[in-house]
Amino acid sequence: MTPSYSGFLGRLDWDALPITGLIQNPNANEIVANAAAAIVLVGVFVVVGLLSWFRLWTPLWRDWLTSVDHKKIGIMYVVFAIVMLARGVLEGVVMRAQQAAGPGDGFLEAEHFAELFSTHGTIMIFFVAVPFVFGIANYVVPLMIGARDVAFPRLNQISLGLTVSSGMMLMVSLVVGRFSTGGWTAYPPYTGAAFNPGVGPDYWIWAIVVSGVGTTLTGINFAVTIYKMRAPGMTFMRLPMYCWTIICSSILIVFAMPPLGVAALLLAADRYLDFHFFTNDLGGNMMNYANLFWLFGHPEVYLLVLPAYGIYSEVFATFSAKRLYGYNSLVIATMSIAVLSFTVWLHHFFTMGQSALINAVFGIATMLIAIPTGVKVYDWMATLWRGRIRFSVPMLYGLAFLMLFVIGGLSGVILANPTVDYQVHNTLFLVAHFHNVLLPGVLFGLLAAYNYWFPKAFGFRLNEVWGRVTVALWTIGFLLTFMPLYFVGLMGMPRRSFSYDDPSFHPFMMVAIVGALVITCALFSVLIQLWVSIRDREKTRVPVGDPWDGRTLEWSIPSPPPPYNFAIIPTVTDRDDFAAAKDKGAAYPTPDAYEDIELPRNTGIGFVLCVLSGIWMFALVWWIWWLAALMTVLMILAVIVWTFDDSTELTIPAEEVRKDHEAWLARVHGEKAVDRDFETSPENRGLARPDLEAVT
Ligand code: HEM
Ligand SMILES: [Cu+2]
Repeated sequence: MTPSYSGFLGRLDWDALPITGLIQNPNANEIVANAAAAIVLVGVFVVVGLLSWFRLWTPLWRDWLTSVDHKKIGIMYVVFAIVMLARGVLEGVVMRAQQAAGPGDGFLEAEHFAELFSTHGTIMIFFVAVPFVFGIANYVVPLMIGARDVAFPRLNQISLGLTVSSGMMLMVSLVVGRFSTGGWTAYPPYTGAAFNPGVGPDYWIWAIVVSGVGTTLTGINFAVTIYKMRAPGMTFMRLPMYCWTIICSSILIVFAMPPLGVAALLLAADRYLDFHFFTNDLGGNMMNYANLFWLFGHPEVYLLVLPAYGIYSEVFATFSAKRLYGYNSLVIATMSIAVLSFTVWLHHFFTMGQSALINAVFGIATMLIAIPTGVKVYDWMATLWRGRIRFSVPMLYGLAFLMLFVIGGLSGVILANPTVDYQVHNTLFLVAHFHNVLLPGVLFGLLAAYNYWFPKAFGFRLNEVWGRVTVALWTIGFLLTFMPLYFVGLMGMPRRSFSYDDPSFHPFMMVAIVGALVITCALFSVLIQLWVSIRDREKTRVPVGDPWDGRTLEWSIPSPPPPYNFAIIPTVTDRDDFAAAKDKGAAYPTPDAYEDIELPRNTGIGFVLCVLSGIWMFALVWWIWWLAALMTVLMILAVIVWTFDDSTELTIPAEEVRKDHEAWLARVHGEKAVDRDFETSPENRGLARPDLEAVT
C-alpha cells in the first residue's frame, strides 16, 4: 500500500480516462482505445435511451430484474453472454488485424496488445462461455427433469447478479483505467505489484473473485437441483443425457472454482498487503500460483465442453428420430472425463521445470481423456446411423462439431506429449488447438442449443435460412482463422507477441484476418437471424410446444411454458419419456384434478447485490477504501434485511392452472399434426406427427 493514495478518490485521476492519452499522444493505438471506450458509452446511452423512449423501465424491473423464474434468469444470462461475445470477437479481430499489418510494429502498442489478449481470454471464458452454458442450463434443466424451478431460485438470481456485475467491471475497465496485461491466467510475476503496479491486475482479480462466487453458487444450485428435484420415476438412468452433463459440470464447478478464488485472493494479498505468496523472495513461489490456477483451469475447459456434449446428444437423437445410442457408455464416459480432468493440470507447465517422470505421467493421463471422448464420438455416429436425419440448424452445428472437434481433440493429444509440447507450447499452434476446441466444441454447441430451444422459450422458431447462413459463416470463418495458426505455429511464430519480423508468417496472418472478418459476419448473422425471426414470428409460432418431435419432457408443455412449467408434475416411466408417451398415444393426458401451485415471489436482492458488488469492486481496484468499506457493510445489511422477508411464496390457484391447461389441451386436440417433412413450414404449429419411417 502506498500511503500517498489515501485520498478521497484513491488513485483515481484524470489520467485514468483514455481521452487523456489521446490528447497527450494522438496515434493509432490511442484511437483504437478511445474508439472502444466510445462504443461502451454509446452502448450505454442507446440502451438507456431506448428503455426510456419505449417506457420499458417498469416492465424491465417487474418482469425481469426482480424475477426468480429460472427461465427468465436463463434468458438474461444468454443475452449477457451474447453482448460479451460481441466484445470478445471484436477484440480478436483487432489482434488479428495487428498481426496482418505485417512484420514490424503494426498499429498497436505492445501494452495495448497485451491488454487485448488478456480481456479477450478473460471475457471469452468467464463472461461468454460460462454464462452461456449456465444460461441454457438454467432454461432447460428444470424443464427436462419435470421441476417447477431450480432448488434455490433466489440464490440463482444472486449468481446472475454477481456474474453481470463482474462483466460490467470489464466494460468499465475500457473507459476508466486499463485492464491487466497478464493474460487470462494472470500469472505472477507479470501480475505482481513489482512488475505491474497499475490497476489492471486488480480489475482481473476482483472480476474473477466475484464472478467466481456467483459461478460456485450456480454449481451448488444445479447439482442440488438435479439430485433432488427430478420428477417421480426419473431415476438417474432415465435422466436425459444433457442433464447428466450439467450435473457433472456442476460438480466440476464446486471442486474447481474455489482454487481459482483462492489463487486470486492470494494474488490480491501479494498486491495489496505486500505478502509474498507468489514472489521468489521471502519464501514465495510462483509455481504455487500455476498449480492453483490450473487445478481450476483444466477442469474449467471440461466444465464448458461437457454441456456442449450433452446438447449434441439431445440434438443428434431428436434429429435422427432415434434413441440415443449407447446411453450407459455415454454416462460413464462423461463421468470419466469429469474425474480425469482433475488429474492432468500439470500439462499446462510441462516446460516449467518438473522432472521427466512427472511430465510423462501427466502426459499419459492427458492422453487417456481421448478414450472416453472417442467413445462419445462413436456413440454419436452410431446414433446418426440409419436414423431419419433432418438437417435442421442444430443438426448442422452438430455435424460441423463432429468433424472439426475431432481435429481439435487430436491436436490436444499431440500437445499431451511433453517432448512435442516443449517445441510448440508457446506458439500459435497452441492457440489454434484451444480455439479449435472452444469454437466448434463449446460455442457451436451453445449456438445449436440456442436454435434448438429458442421455440420453447419464445413460442416461435428461428429463421431456417439465416440459421444455415450463420452455421456456414461460423464454420468457414473458423477454418480460415484458426487452421493457418497450426502451420504458422509449427513454423515457430510465438503467441502473445504484438509484432514479428519473419515475413514468411505474413501470408498466414492475411488468411487469418479474412477468417476473423468472416466470423464477424457470422456474429452479425446471428443478430440478423434473430431480427428476421422476430419480424416473421406469426408464421413460425409453435404454441403446442413440440416443433421438432422432441423426446424429453420440456417438449410436452406449451411454448412458451407457463411460469410454473408443468400444470401437473409428470410421472416418468421411461428414458425419453415424452417420445415413449407419443409412441403409445399417451402424450398430452388430461389430468383428473389440479392443485394450487406455489412459486417463489419476486425479489430485488440479486439486483441490489449486483450494484453493490460492482461498486465494491471498483472501489477496491482504485483504492477508495471508505467506499469499499461502505459497500461491504451495505452488502451484509442487504442480505440480513432480505432474510427477514417472509412473504416469499406466491400461490397460483388450481382454478387458474386448470383454465390455462385446458385451453392449451383444447388447442393441442384442435391442431393438425404435422409430418416431419414440413418441420420448417408454417404448418408446424408444434404438434409433431409420430414418425412412422423412423428406426428406433
Ligand atoms: C471470434 C474469433 C476469435 C478470434 C479472432 C480470436 C483471436 C484470438 C487471439 C489473436 C488470441 C491471442 C493469442 C495469443 O497470441 O496468445 C486469442 C486468445 C484467446 N482466445 Fe480467442 N479468438 C476468437 C474467439 C475465441 C472464443 C470463441 C474463445 C472462447 C470461447 C476464445 C478464447 C481465447 C482464450 C482463452 C485466449 C487466451 C488468452 C490468453 O492467452 O491470455 N477466443 N484469441
Ligand atoms: Cu489442460
